[in-house]
Amino acid sequence: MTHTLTPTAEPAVDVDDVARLLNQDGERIADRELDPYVADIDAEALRGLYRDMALVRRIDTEGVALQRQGQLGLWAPCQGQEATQVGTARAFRSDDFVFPSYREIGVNFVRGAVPSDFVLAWRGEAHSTYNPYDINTATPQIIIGAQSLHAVGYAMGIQFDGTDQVAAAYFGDGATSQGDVNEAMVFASSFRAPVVFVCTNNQWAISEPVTVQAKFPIAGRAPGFGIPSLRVDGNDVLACLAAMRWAVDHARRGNGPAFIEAVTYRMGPHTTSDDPTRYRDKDEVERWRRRDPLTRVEALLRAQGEFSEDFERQVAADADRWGADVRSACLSARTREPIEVFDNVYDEPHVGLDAQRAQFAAYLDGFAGEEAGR
Ligand SMILES: Cc1ncc(C[n+]2csc(CCOP(=O)(O)OP(=O)(O)O)c2C)c(N)n1
Ligand SMILES: [Mg+2]
Repeated sequence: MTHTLTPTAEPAVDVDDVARLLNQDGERIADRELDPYVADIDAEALRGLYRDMALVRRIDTEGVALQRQGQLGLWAPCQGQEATQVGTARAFRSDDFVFPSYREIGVNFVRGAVPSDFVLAWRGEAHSTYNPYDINTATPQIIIGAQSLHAVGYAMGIQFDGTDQVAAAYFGDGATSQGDVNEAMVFASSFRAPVVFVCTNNQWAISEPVTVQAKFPIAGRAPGFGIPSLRVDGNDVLACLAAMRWAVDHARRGNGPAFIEAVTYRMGPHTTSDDPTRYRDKDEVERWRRRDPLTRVEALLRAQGEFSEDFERQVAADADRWGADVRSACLSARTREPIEVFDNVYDEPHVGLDAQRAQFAAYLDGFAGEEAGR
């Protein structure tokens, strides 16, 4: 290592400097290290991955539409990131424990979320939607990077329990600038915790391009913490699955944490509240549209004669059913009474809570006449 204070020239971070098993045209590329991890993926398994991604895209489209129609307060779209989410999540065992961010619709889908799980919180009808222990997945985190600490804590708990489960944290490129993520990596490395960090580098943190926050590939930071890492094409579902199987296997064998950077692109807005045309270039979006994660799997399956009309029809029908179920779960949601906000905060009642509840009830009573007078 050289010891110098001379700043190095700014290197360009190349989005194509990634491990890849499928190119943009859906051609299979051999990779000595990753191939063994997907040796079992035959045409049927590949169709399964395609179907997962198609259903996730449909759930996402429905979420955006519901928000535009005033039925949801907010939605954080995942279009473009389906391969990263489905590919990595398919590497877990059901008893592993996953800590997602707000955008991991595809991860939650793979973990077993049901239609209402995608909408109730965004509609403001539930503090959180699924019970984390039903699908071994924490409720989506909105505090940037915080879930990385939770995942490491959970992984250290696994060590105390002496089981071979693995924990995982999903966060974005922007989150890697947060102290939490870096502190989590220090603890994970020091305690050899069985945790996998998945950084979805979708090129943007709201309106901040990744180039402002990372002058060097993000995966290159992990080895500095003593954590091995892989940088993969996040629009290549096979590469994501293979890399994640490597990472999960590494952690499960007691070798400590691993880090995956999935290089992908957020095709839509950050959330339904922003307008990305104000801060990014149309050509950039079009360049990434040509790297669509679904079309390259479709191209591979077609080239193998494994993408039949029947299959296409079935996926479209399943996707429409999921879309309709998400919509009806949203529209039929029960609007809660405001006083219910106290119900699930503490396990048992106590005098302080009773006093607050009484005060709030009296406040609500103050509006009693208004409803009738309207
Ligand atoms: C601690 C914290 N700071 C700021 C915010 C506001 N915020 C919400 S999303 C976001 C950008 C996150 O970007 P990235 O980590 O790349 O994830 P992406 O949204 O691209 O999936 C910010 C700054 C927040 N939610 N939490
Ligand atoms: Mg981002």
